[in-house]
Amino acid sequence: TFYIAVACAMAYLLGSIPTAVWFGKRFYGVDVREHGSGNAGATNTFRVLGKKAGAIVFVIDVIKGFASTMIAYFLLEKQVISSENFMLYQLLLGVLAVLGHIFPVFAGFRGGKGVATSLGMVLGVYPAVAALCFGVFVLVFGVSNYVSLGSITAATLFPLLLLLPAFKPENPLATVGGFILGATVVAMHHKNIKKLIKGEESKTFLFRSKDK
Ligand code: NKO
Repeated sequence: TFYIAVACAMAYLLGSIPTAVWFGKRFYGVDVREHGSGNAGATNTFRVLGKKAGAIVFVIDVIKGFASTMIAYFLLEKQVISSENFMLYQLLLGVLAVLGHIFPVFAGFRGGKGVATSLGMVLGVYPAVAALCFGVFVLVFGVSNYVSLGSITAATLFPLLLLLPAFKPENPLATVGGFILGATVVAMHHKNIKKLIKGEESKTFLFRSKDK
């Protein structure tokens, strides 16, 4: 129906807000995509513009994913979806926000890797799963100092958690969606994976000067 189409468009447009690009250009006069890893994400913003900028971009990118899943409440209220389908629509809207983040219409379709926005989306749909993924991210990043390795591990873990009885979604389509999301985030890291294998990936230190 009309409302579902509007909701989907809103989720994509919300995800499309290129936080890292706009924030860097507006406050630092820098397009972060021309520096560091070239990625329009929180990590590269941190790398290029510093702690404060990275943290702000991270928070806003998480909110984009979270807020997009909340649009499902509007559909529920308008009675265009039933409560049985609620979670599935949350997932659909969240994935659209992640796609918007990766392929932003407002930044020449060159966006980020979808990590922070996925985290926000998972927070909206499965908060406990989000907490576990985030915990594993912190652990892997803390030990390795590679943000990308933490992201890849968490994104791989996410769909596997949905196979556990504790988190198994009612609708198997949701599990399939989880695998597609996880695979997309991992695939967005193909350059990082190559560098990790070669030992050339840049390390990120939260409490020390800068990169490397
Ligand atoms: O510039 O290529 P780069 O080194 O910037 O960046 C690699 C990095 C890109 O991602 C980001 C976002 C950083 C967010 C850090 C905290 C995220 C913790 C998220 C774990 C949960 C993920 C769930 C995924 C479900 C599919 O990787």
